[in-house]
Amino acid sequence: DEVLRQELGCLHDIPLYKSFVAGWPQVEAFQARHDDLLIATYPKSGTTWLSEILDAIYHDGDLEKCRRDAIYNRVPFLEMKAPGILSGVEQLEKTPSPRLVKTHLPVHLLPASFQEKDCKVIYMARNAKDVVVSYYYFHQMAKIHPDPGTLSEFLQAFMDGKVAYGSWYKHVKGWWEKRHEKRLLYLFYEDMKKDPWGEVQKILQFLGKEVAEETVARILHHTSFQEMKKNPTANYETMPTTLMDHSLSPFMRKGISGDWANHFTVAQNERFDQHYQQHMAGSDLCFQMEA
Ligand code: PPS
Repeated sequence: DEVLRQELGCLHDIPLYKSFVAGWPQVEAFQARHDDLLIATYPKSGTTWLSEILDAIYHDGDLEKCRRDAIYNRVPFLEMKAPGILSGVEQLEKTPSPRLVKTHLPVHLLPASFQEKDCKVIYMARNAKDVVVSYYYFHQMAKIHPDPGTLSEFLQAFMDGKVAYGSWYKHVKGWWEKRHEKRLLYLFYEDMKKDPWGEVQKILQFLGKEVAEETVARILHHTSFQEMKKNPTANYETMPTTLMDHSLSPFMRKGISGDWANHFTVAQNERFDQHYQQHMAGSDLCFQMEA
């Protein structure tokens, strides 16, 4: 229980964290199906973007079908549990196959049935500096999180792994190390920004799907940051304002690589780099940090 509290960030006295932990037995017992596709990420790493791309691929680029419901209902969030609404697990039980499943869980906490059923997984990682900036703004707008304080304070909490889902370093490395043991495609947000066409081809190959070029072009247009930002079924604006207040910071905030450079001071950057090098030493996992 202590591990779970730490990993899920149950360090704060926030009801939703408690509720996530209370829902843990249901998550652990989750029955995956062989044709489930798991979308796994550390928070703020491109989950919603990848989810929208996959839903569009699953519907052969039929954008009307993609607009059938909000992204958080089309791709249920496995470990989500909040009072008064269906939990992620309950939502998934009602979802017909083939299901897309969202999780932020670190690999060692993944329910066993994903492995037993040999489910495919697509993991998307984003560089730590952009994640921390995005997470900082998200803490301001998403009311399930504690007040992040100053950016300096939040940087420290992030480096210490004292945020929801714990250490970014452990998360990205944990999934990276497991990539040969699972049917896992490991993608990077930065690559998706630079060459979305190429990355979608990798996804299609991984899924064993063939999609016409014009369909890929339509999917890429539909999932561009500008389109998703104005799409109410993708931009989270349908969430009650008691949960997310987009006037404080929109969910679809900037959608770029390298925004950290607009936020970090020189001293913060040096400190972060030093900590980063210590924690990534010995790993062959590399990130592009620049815009
Ligand atoms: S969550 O809450 O963890 O599920 O958030 P997640 O979806 O992983 O990450 C949100 C960040 O992804 C950006 N985003 C995009 N970037 C580029 N293109 C598209 N289409 C796109 N959609 C979402 C979103 O703006 C958040 O990043 P920041 O840096 O805050 O803008």
